[in-house]
Amino acid sequence: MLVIWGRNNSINVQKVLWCCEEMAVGYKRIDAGAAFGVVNTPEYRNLNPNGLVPTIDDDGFVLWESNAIIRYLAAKHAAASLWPDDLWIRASADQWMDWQQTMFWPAIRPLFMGLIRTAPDKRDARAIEESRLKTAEVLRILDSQLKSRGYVAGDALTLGDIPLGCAIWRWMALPIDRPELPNVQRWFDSLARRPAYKTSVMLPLS
Ligand SMILES: N[C@@H](CCC(=O)N[C@@H](CS)C(=O)NCC(=O)O)C(=O)O
Repeated sequence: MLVIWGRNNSINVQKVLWCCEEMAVGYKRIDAGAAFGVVNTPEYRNLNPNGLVPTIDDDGFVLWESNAIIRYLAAKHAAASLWPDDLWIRASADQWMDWQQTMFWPAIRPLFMGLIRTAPDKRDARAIEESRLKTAEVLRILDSQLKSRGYVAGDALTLGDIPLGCAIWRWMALPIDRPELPNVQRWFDSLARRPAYKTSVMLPLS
């Protein structure tokens, strides 16, 4: 049985949950992180010395780092679809997974943390606005990529869409001004029609 540790409002946990739901892989989820604690117990640190979520245990195989986890799960359960054999499509999906972590998330994180996880009287309005502008700038790159394809790595959903799809939900759901990005909007609308995305990712921001 696959066990997933992590609260379901975490972007990195949602990547794993959405991936499992797409592949209809059964799992047991244990709340951990933030208000749930657990991550600082010696037992959890034995599994994941970073004290972060998610962590999985798949019949005795322990793994952390959300992108590594979904690569592993897709290779095990959905080799030809979410993680295609075609080397160029796979590498492109991989590129966008890294881009979510190194460009998109650093851009949007201050905005998300500021508006959702910080009390109004403690917010840094300037950092929030800078982050809103930076995110819009970065997302133009994604919009351009999606101009000629339905999903980031081609015409079908791959792992490349999963980290991005979790992050874009936050951008769409935040109470902010957004520039028009028609290709991002079309791609988001197609994700929003997927039952697995709806149940795993489109949760109220908290
Ligand atoms: N690079 C790691 C980052 C993991 C991470 O930062 N997780 C956050 C939640 S999104 C966390 O554990 N925060 C502390 C907590 O929830 O207690 C991954 O992708 O899995």
